[in-house]
Amino acid sequence: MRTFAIGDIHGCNRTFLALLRQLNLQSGDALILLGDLIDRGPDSKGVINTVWRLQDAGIGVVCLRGNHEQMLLDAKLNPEKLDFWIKNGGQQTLDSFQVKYLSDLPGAYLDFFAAMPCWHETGGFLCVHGGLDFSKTNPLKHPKTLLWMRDWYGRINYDWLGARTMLHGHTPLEMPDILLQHSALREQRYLNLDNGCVYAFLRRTRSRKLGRLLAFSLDTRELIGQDCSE
Ligand SMILES: [Mn+2]
Repeated sequence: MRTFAIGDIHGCNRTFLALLRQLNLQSGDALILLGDLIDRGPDSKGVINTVWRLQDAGIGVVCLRGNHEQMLLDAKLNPEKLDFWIKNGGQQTLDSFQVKYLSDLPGAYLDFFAAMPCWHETGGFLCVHGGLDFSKTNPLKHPKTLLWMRDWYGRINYDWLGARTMLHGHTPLEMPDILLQHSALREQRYLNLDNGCVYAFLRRTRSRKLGRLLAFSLDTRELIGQDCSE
């Protein structure tokens, strides 16, 4: 049994499928998706359908809540927040469902978003979408910061963290910087797996530093990259 974590997919389902082909998962393997499965990219609906197909095939998939899933849920509850979500890539999510209104999204998908946890811990790895606010006694009790926080490496409380290593996404980071984090992982114990895959699609440019979807093996600690193919 193998476990992989994957960074922000943002509706890039073709790239997600291509990365999954590289991983060649078998029944009993596990995936942790680090949030922001939806918005901005072309096929958010397809990403969720892919998750359901993996689960049907016996693969354990944990989908963490990202700030984009939270924006959708907030907009569903409060129409005043709809515009904020729509402008932050929510329109592309509605388009992928071929609906005009959030209220037309099938209930199974809304239930799926509402059930997403804000953090996950397994095998010595602590996974969140955004970051951990170490000014709090227990950073895991502050969902808003788990989903939204950036620039938090300077305050890590290694006493609280213990032997754990933190995996996260949310803030697109260029590949040379991700590789630096990866090579210092034993000492620093944080790794950002968001290489801004969707920006290769949005900007229609191919930068060598951004634009990959990344997987990280929790077993071998190997990084696997897939160029955006949207
Ligand atoms: Mn995010």
